[in-house]
Amino acid sequence: MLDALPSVSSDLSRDLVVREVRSAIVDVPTVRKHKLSSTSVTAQNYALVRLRLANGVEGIGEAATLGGPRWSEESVEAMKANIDAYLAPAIVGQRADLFEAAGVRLDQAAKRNNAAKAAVETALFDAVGKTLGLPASALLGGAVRDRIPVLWTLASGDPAQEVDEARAKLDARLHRTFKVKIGAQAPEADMARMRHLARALEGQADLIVDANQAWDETVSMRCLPQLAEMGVRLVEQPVPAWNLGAMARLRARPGTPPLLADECVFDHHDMLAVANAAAADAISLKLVKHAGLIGVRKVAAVAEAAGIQLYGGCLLESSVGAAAHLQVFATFRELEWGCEHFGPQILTGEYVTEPLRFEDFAVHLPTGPGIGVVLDEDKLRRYARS
Ligand code: MUC
Ligand code: MG
Repeated sequence: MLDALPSVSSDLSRDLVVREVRSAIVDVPTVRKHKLSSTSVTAQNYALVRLRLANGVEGIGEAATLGGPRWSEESVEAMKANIDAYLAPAIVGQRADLFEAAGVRLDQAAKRNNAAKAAVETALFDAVGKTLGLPASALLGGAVRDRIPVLWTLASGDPAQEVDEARAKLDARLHRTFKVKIGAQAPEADMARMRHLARALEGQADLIVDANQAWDETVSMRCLPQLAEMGVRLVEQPVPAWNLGAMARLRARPGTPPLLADECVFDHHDMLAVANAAAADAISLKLVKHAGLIGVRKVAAVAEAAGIQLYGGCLLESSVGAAAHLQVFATFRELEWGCEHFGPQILTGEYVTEPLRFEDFAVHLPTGPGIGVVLDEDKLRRYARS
């Protein structure tokens, strides 16, 4: 399948050969504890890929985790090991611009490992974009927007603190939609917390919630109509990822707010299953789930074909991972729910020269080539795990 690849000018084809792939683990503390149903984090961990082409250009990519291998099965330690031992050797010596061919090689080298593959594929797009002087969005269809509305997540678990935090974000014109992480405590306690937030922020902000699979169908039947009555606009992954049947049955009940699929969709086959089961109103798109920028587009295409709306998901990436997401989100004709790439704002520091710009309730697409951000070596040294 891969033996008749097209050629470009001999200079360019020499330039675009991948010479070296290195990986590192980066740990950046967060400004506060971020508590979700399965874990709580005080630092974000990233697998960083640095890929050098024959022309000397470096491309970068990042994969995030939430509290180790708890949100999904990959940890940064496993990602680094599998990148070094299996994924890097599969693409060194190959042309970086042949993204689909690289995807085939990565899939032959390792099953799943979607987050690790996403970091590697991002670095390919970054290196090729930086070589050609084009943003990665141009290699993905071209941007149709230069900024994306961005929400903030409330996840301290303390309702009074959460109201203060939301008001500060509103006053600074940074965020006016808030996603509340629920499921770490009893459903009744979360309902009381949500009532408090809905009352305090009424008329000023939109609320959505993410249960990260914490409830079962019975609890969901009881709580979803209450959330709808409070004005909650979207409920993300209320039940376990395997339970598409429950998602579909809940969705069919009067009084259920729109449902957002997250952990139940990793690849485009999963997306098709959700569409066939009529199990969601919207899909949260993430590089770590869909194995890269091309994977994000594939999942989005299946969703679009089924009339399922798009939501720009995150895993609290730094400006590196967030910029990569923005490059592909900017190419969708419709991105009905905006995005949640507030990650750069919850970190105590960053490791790029110019972090992403947040202004007027939107995050702005960086204008540089590739993914649009560049590593700051000094800052990277501060956060890199030795
Ligand atoms: C998730 O499950 O959506 C995204 C934002 C946030 O607070 O948690 C993540 C992961
Ligand atoms: Mg989620």
